[in-house]
Amino acid sequence: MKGRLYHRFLSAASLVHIFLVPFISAGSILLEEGTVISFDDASQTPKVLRNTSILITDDRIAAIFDSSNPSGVPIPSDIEGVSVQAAIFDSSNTSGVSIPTDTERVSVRGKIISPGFIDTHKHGWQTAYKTIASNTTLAEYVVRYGEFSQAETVFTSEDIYLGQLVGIYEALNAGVTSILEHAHSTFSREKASASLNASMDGGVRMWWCYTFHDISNGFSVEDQIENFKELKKDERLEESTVEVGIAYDGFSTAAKEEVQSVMDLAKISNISALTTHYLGGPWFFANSPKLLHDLDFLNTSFPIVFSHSSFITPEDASLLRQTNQYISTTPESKMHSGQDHPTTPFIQDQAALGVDTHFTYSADIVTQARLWLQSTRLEFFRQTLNRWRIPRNSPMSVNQAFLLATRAGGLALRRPDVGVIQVGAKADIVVFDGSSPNMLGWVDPVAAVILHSNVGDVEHVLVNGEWRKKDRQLVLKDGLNMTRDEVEEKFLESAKRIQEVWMQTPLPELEGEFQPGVPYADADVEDVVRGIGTGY
Ligand SMILES: *[C@@H]1O[C@H](CO)[C@@H](O)[C@H](O)[C@H]1NC(C)=O
Ligand SMILES: *[C@@H]1O[C@H](CO)[C@@H](O)[C@H](O)[C@H]1NC(C)=O
Ligand SMILES: *[C@@H]1O[C@H](CO)[C@@H](O)[C@H](O)[C@H]1NC(C)=O
Ligand SMILES: *[C@@H]1O[C@H](CO)[C@@H](O)[C@H](O)[C@H]1NC(C)=O
Ligand SMILES: *[C@@H]1O[C@H](CO)[C@@H](O)[C@H](O)[C@H]1NC(C)=O
Ligand SMILES: CC(=O)N[C@H]1CO[C@H](CO)[C@@H](O)[C@@H]1O
Ligand SMILES: [Zn+2]
Repeated sequence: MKGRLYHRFLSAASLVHIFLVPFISAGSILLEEGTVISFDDASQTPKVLRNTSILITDDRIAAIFDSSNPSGVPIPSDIEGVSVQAAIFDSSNTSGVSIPTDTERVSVRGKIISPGFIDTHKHGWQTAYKTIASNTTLAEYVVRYGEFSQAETVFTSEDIYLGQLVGIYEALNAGVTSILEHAHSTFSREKASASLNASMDGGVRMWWCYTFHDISNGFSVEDQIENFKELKKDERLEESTVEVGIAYDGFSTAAKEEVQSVMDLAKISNISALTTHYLGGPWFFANSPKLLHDLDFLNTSFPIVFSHSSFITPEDASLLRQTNQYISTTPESKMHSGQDHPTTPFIQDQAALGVDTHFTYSADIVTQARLWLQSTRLEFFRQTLNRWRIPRNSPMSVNQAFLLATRAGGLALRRPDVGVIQVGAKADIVVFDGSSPNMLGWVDPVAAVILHSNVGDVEHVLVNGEWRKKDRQLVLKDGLNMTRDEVEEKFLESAKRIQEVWMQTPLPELEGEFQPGVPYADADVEDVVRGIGTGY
């Protein structure tokens, strides 16, 4: 067994994974002497390891050890079922960690090493709309910018490719290493292919969920199902960090036969995930856990992620816990566009974070975690204050927000090896510079990241053991046939054309009812300038 690295671990899904990684690997990276935010299974909380080094071999974290004691016993893995033995790097030398000679050594002294962040809800193709919907509402979004708008005809395959690619770069630049993509630019075979190509070219870890939808342009749901099957056979997926899944919002609205055909397809297709928009309340979009349970389609072998879940009910929450399915809560989306999330905080134990429409606001998950943390604190403080009582404690901690941004996303996708820094986990890693004016003086790295960091502090990013950002510069994936300047130039041309079309398109008149029995109404507008009252 000499010259080989053995890792065995039992994932939460009870599958035995055995890694055989060549000892002399071209892909070893050593991050030396940093402060690592790991995870402690016993207490289920982030575990801070100081003066710690991480050895990455190929796509995995091979060893984590105390930098001041490199010949001591490595820090054991906490991934469920991993024995201490699994962390011993060189089976021929159990007294310490052997570092392969060609290892790339990077000092991370004074810096914070975090697992990559996980965005469990995104529509990447929409990047070209950036800043043109700064005060849009959900009702307007649906007709003006969404999958059923004129986008279906105006966006070319190239527009979709470029938007998706630049959207991924925005995410990677911010340390978002995993994305659950609700890919609803499946307007034609070519446009679906363009979205998948950009996803593979981008170099992020992605659950790319093909959307089946009735877009009334002749490309029917039946055609889409055939197209999905073809794309899923793409051999490039085997070498890629992209896995195919399904996105579907028709459970509550489509014909029974269509719903059945999508469920049948999901069950036979070995999909990585299924995702659906669920809002409830006055919004309808009623693709709830309860509805899927009634369709006998909730206790599935693949993960199902319910995005938003704004008005989730206690019964839904109970069903999620019983079947271990998750919601993706999207705080900025729900505040920006008026969806609200009054009941979502009650199901944080089956929740992860998502961004949603990144063209309207920030796409980094740390900001989402911060907004969620502070809005949840406010909501629960207010309940106490409304009883004329003074809160003596805080309703939510930074540790909980950090877990939502990282490990919870991995669990939502049933991937205990994603969103954590532990031996055997995927090497999806973010290094924060701890010395910027906003970070300087930190003691608690979790509080530093959640409350004080910004995207500018993200110094390095690794996905699957490969650099995606180094020394604050994006590192494009090998094999992309464009430079970054070329990508940007082409994207700007595409965005300009698209933005002009939308500027020329009058805003929709939202008159009458949004849904039967749910009329439109005006929200109060508050201005900064007294008296004039332009409203914008
Ligand atoms: C961290 O470990 C290195 C390597 O042994 C050592 O030189 C350094 O003094 C340690 N730093 C702290 C803060 O303990
Ligand atoms: C085992 O590894 C330690 C630390 O790398 C090293 O000092 C020691 O010489 C090694 N022992 C053998 C028998 O190779
Ligand atoms: C996606 O990439 C494949 C392989 O390079 C290519 O055959 C296909 O035409 C691409 N799709 C689009 C829409 O460009
Ligand atoms: C199912 O997909 C996973 C990757 O998502 C793959 O590793 C596995 O081999 C597939 N199983 C079958 C039976 O095709
Ligand atoms: C879900 O299915 C698994 C096996 O497929 C079964 O063991 C479990 O009891 C089911 N859970 C619920 C809540 O139905
Ligand atoms: C950028 C944009 O969409 N601005 C709009 C904000 O809302 C007002 C009132 O509906 C519109 O007049 C603006 O055009
Ligand atoms: Zn969405």
